[in-house]
Amino acid sequence: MAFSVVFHHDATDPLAVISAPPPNESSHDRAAREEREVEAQRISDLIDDEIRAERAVRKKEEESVKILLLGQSESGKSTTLKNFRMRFARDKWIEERASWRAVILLNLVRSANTILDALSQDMDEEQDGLNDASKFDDYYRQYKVRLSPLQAVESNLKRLLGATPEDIQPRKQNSPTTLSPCGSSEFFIRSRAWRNFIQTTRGHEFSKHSFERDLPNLVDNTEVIANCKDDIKALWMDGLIQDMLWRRRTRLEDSAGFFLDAIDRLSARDYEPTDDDVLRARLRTLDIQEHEMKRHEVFSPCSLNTFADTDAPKWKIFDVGGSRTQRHAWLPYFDQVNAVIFLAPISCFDERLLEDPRVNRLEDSFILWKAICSSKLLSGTILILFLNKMDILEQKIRNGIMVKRFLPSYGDRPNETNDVVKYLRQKFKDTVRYCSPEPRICHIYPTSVTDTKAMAVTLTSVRDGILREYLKRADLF
Ligand SMILES: Nc1nc2c(ncn2[C@@H]2O[C@H](COP(=O)(O)OP(=O)(O)OP(=O)(O)O)[C@@H](O)[C@H]2O)c(=O)[nH]1
Ligand SMILES: [Mg+2]
Repeated sequence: MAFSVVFHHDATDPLAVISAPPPNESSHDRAAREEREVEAQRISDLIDDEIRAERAVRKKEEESVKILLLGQSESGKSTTLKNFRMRFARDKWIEERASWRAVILLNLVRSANTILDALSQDMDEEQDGLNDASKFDDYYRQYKVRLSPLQAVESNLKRLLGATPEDIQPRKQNSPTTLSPCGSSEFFIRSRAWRNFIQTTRGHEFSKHSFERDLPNLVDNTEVIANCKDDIKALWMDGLIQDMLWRRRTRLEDSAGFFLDAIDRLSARDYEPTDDDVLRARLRTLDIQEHEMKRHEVFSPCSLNTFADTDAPKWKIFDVGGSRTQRHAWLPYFDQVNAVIFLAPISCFDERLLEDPRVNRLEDSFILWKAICSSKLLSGTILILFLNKMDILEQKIRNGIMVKRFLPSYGDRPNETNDVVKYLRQKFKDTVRYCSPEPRICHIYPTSVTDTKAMAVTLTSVRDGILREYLKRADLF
């Protein structure tokens, strides 16, 4: 018997003494004691099992698929995150939609003010020609007076959104692309201010009454925009001005046309932002923003039948600022994430970086992609590449812009969207192949992340792909 072995083995062992049977134990008492001990062990095992199961559930709950969105500034990272939230965290998305009204109006007003700034630039050494130059002078004088209230509206909306006085850069006449200390003239608000703004305005019921009560400033500014809307429309639709913007390569935001075309709707007192409006609204990311999506949000409905909803991990998506001055902040996230979605805006072959106008934007994307592929920290990370802004690429090709003028290696291939995409796709693919520390698969999707319908299909495929890979790796390690 085990106890007698222990007992006789080492009587000085305190444990052996404690667990030793009483002296002169009868065989009947011993049987009863052994039964009690077996029962005690059974209960102890049950408790252990329960603790283990509880721990496993907790671990599963803490477990999350972590995705990092990377790419240069204005590549479409935040727009991709919005797509994820719109599709997989619909309730919160709807709750926050009204809060974007101020950002959308700010986008609209900024575009109008940028056109006015471009008109006010010195005519002397411009290529506009003398006749046009004097005409622009006239235009500018008219519009400058009538649209002068928009300067104040721009500052008011920025303040309303929580920008500090230092964050509000006064517009500099004659230099619409002057760089701020953060590397761009673009407006930004810090994520804490934005969170506060969302907190106070979320769930707004869009009623004219509640906006007038809670955000009188927003309503007043909407009124000013409504009073200026005919002049803004005339300014935007004037063929001569469009030509001038094109010749001077005035830099308007990608969504400028979308919002200027919709000015009647946007300047209504009871305007409600739509999904598309929110998706197009540009708000530059300054700090790293983390968004969590619960498993039931991401996996309902789930196309992966092998995966019960309750077992699925939750998802965390990190959105970063993409300008050169902000890229140092990406590094600490490299060894924590399961997947990287890299956005390369391939329509930018003829554009330069705002923060460093010597650098072509497509070239910058290639340099970044090469660094991501070569990174040892990311060698085990799932890589997904979005060749983004397909719609703008198509538009540029339709307008006759020759790719080989900006990308001499493109040579005499046809100046057609499909050929350009095929060529660039291969270049990005080659980088994965030659620069990755270990062989890996990279999923490449041509995208227009502002196209919500197409993105719904892409995101489902991305989700399932990431999950499949995540599970495969979880089994291995
Ligand atoms: N037409 C079009 N516009 C796009 C597309 N992707 C993004 N945009 C627009 O481009 C602008 C920049 O997009 P963001 O998602 O804010 O870019 P980002 O990568 O987050 O930029 P940072 O925050 O500065 O790093 C926004 O106005 C978007 O609406 C696209 O595929 N097509
Ligand atoms: Mg962003």
